[in-house]
Amino acid sequence: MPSRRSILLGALAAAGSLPTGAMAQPSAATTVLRVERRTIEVNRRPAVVLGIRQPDGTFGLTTAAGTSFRVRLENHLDEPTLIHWHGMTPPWRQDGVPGISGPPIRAGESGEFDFPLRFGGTFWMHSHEGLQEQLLAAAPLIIKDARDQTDQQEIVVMLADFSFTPPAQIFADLRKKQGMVNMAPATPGMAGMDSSGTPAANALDLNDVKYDAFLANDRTLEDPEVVTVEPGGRILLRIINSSAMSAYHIDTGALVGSLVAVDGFAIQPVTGRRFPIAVAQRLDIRLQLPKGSHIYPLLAVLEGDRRRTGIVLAAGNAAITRVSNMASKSSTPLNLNLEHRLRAAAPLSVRKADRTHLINLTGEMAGYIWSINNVVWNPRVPPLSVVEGERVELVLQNQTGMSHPMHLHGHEFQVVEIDGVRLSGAVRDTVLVPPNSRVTVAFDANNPGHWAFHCHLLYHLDAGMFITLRYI
Ligand SMILES: [Cu+2]
Repeated sequence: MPSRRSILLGALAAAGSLPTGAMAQPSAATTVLRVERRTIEVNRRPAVVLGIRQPDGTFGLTTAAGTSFRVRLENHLDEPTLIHWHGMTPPWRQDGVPGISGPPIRAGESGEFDFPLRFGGTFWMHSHEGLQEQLLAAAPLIIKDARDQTDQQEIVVMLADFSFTPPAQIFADLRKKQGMVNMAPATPGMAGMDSSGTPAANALDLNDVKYDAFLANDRTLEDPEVVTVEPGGRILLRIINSSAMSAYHIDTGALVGSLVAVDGFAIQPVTGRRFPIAVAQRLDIRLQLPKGSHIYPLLAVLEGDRRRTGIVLAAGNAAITRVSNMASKSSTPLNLNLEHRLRAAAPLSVRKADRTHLINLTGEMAGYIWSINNVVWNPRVPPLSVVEGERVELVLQNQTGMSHPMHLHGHEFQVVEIDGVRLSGAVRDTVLVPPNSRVTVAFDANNPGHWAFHCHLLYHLDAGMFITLRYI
């Protein structure tokens, strides 16, 4: 049996993060996060899921911009895991992507993370190992900054899609269901360069996984979280879509919301009552409550569907009433109408691109094959070339019939063009590219390393809609 210390040092070497001296004497400010199994109740049945919690039970982490992200990640599972700090810009070895940033943390071991937090906002953390994210291996990562006002009540809402079917079975079913003419090998890594098929346009529908429930902070509307709020008070909603596959329309009901940030980054505020949120995205929405006792359901309606989840704000002594988990009518599929209107509060400097990569989002429903530039990810796929200091633009052209929320690791990007229209759009880390759309994002190559760029739909990612960029 290796000693605790040797385990930690072993994991440290694996994570490639800290010098051993720092490891042997962890600062008092180190936060322990445990990836562990837990049981929740869904549809009145017990469900064994995963979670990322501190020893005192706190989900995830709330910290402050300008400090260090100093975490010991402990793997309490009986299988490997690795957590990605979604939206952060750490040194690449601490990015938490198995096989790219380093190896996963083995069962019973731990890894150390320590990097500066450049900016604040609403972020999250999730497993990037296998299909663990579908089992709710995700948690909030809230970084306070000068935007956070003391006169507002902050409420974090984590959205998730839940199934009693094991994720590996969900994935196998997707491949079988779509695989009537399936000639794809069983492992994505071997599917290689097969680009002979036709684009999947018209072959797809929304929501191709049939979930058993949609959760807001682990609960359904049958037994929702009820948050006590002050009549006349101000609220900051931090909404995180940690779903594996599901996008929603946030419905603030009677309250007019002011969207002030997307993916943690400030925008020029946009008011409304409906805000789309794709997988992995975050929305910061300010609400001003009227005076008087009242109940305010805050809902997330599945795109193209009636099903919904949410929480309930209870102001004063209003009686709690049941909110149906079905909207009266189906919502629409997500589109880019809101994205078109978003303007970054702090855009990237105006600069011509030094380098542009065309990224075709490609796939075939037959065999559930998803790819980039018709190449299914495998470790032999050459990284996109980038040179440190360059302004890089990625032109994302969706050639499939399904929307893809595309996420770049280690950098924030700005949306600079949508379907041929140039704009100073939102700075963010995940952008939705609907079918037949073209979205261009720009970023500054200021964080050398080997970085993932991928679709954040879990089964698209696992099927191979993934590529890397590398400059070291
Ligand atoms: Cu996708």
